[in-house]
Amino acid sequence: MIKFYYHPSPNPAKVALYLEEAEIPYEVVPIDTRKGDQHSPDFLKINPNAKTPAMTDGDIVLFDSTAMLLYLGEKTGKFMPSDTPADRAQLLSWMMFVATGIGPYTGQNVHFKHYAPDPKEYAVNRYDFEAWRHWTILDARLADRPWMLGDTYTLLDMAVWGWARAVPYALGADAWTKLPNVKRLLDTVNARPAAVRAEALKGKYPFKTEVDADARKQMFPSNARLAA
Ligand SMILES: N[C@@H](CCC(=O)N[C@@H](CS)C(=O)NCC(=O)O)C(=O)O
Repeated sequence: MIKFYYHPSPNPAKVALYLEEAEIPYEVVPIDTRKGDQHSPDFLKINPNAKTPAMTDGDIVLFDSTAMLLYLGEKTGKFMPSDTPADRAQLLSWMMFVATGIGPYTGQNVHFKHYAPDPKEYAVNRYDFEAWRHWTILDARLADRPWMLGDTYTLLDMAVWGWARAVPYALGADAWTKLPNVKRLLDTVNARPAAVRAEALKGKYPFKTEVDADARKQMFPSNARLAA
């Protein structure tokens, strides 16, 4: 059975949604990143990058949410676009846009806005600008089609959903007024039973919620260089 190394944060959430949508049996291995589980030797054998999510499928080992979604899509054939070069090109282009743009800029915007010490005006301005730029491109993409690749709900929409949940925290409480099409996608996916099950996973394990000094030490190891 698939072992799914999970924390209730945006990148693992995408994969949890896929596993639920595709009705794939899996066992959750909770990785509490605020307690430092991502740095344990056992987990590093699965993901040397010390981040969630990761997965084993028998002898097969995978890390990175984008790799995991594509692996599962290819394995099951579910929630994939039609297998034409044109559709595959669009799938890969937008998957990489989410993986290298939406995720990192939104995540770093959260970091600089909510966790970084002052002075941080330059960093907040850069990451907020870039996060908004990426989400605005994505909103425009969704203006004239229900889903990212057209009429069919695919694993790409699940990748978007993982980060769309974090938009108000990252961009501000009024962000949805400027991103109505992303909000529509979020609401439509949230109403699906698989999304309700994926969201409920976090309540099943006692994950630490405080971002106290120890959590910062585990999640932001770069801070140690400032203290040295
Ligand atoms: N590119 C990776 C990024 C993984 C990532 O940044 N995961 C975050 C949760 S969304 C994490 O585990 N953070 C804990 C840490 O950085 O210590 C992916 O898509 O899976």
